[in-house]
Amino acid sequence: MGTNLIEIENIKKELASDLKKSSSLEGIDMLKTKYLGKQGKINILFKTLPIKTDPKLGKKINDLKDLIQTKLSEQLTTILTSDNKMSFDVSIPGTPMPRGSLHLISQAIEEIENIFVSLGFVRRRYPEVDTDWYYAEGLNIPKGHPARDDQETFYLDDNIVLTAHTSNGQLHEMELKKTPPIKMINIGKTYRRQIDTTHTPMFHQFEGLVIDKDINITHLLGVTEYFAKSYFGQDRHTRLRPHHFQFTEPSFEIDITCGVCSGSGMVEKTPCKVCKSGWLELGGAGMVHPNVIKNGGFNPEECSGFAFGWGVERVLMMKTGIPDIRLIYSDDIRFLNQF
Ligand code: FA5
Repeated sequence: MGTNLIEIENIKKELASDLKKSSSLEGIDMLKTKYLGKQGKINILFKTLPIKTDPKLGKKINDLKDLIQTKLSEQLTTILTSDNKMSFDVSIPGTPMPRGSLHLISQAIEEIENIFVSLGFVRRRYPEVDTDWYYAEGLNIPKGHPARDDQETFYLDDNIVLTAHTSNGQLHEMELKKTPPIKMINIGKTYRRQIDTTHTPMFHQFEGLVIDKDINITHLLGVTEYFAKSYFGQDRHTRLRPHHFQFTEPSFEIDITCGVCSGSGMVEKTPCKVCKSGWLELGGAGMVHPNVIKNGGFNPEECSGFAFGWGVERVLMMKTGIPDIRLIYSDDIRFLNQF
């Protein structure tokens, strides 16, 4: 046997002995580098042996290379499948992952929804990007009317808005149902160009709409009182205060007794810092305007209704005492973990 072939045979022997000694992934990696790497034995053979003058020699080196690859991958399979220190005990308990939870607002929405569903309301979701008709014109707010300025709306173009309230759902619901009765609670995202301790540019409202024969203000009061007691506690009360909305007549703001001073307006002989008067504003409400009933395709001579629209973040703040609405969206886990 020529010296070149002896060299090849020696590498085979060396490989066999190396494989016997390597029983780890790192060991296999090292052998790969030793034999097949840039400076490895195979490349050295190609560089040093006279393969140009002896083509058979080139083939022998390639065969050796194939052999090394096969042997290394066989050894790798043996290591990965053998019952040695590479395997692990699947019965050992894993590292516990911290559990997340629904966001505060999602929890509040769920709670609000459940209260109204228990009164027979149906949960709805209507568009948060809508046309001017559903958002304003059909709600008795004509173009150029000053009431449009109140809500600091984001207009996408002349006709499309990011809704600043959920009242657009009133017309959608009437179109959907076609005839009374209606008893819906529309909860959705709303947008206004506002930001401070009690306002965010994106917030949520829940909009109630009840339309049937002979619906009157006492029904509105009853529902409001039921919601206040269920959500805030049995000791809370509500009241109506005259207000103006284009889409309700008469219109009101609804107030709820303050939870901090129990509605007295005083805490230890000093005026309550949260409400100053014993009352906190919950949101708007009123009897649905006959023009809106007509625009929804119903006959205002045959039915009447009430509607209300309140902020989810605001009621949550009133319940929990969160002092700044922006904290709710700060994504600070230390704040969220408190609830
Ligand atoms: C309205 O949006 C009327 N659509 C409510 C209504 C519905 C009246 C049906 C009559 C009948 P108002 O602009 O007052 O009303 O907003 C209602 C509530 O939304 C407020 O009381 C407040 O709780 C909440 N809100 C308003 N703007 C923001 C804001 N930027 N950030 C957080 N909450 C807000």
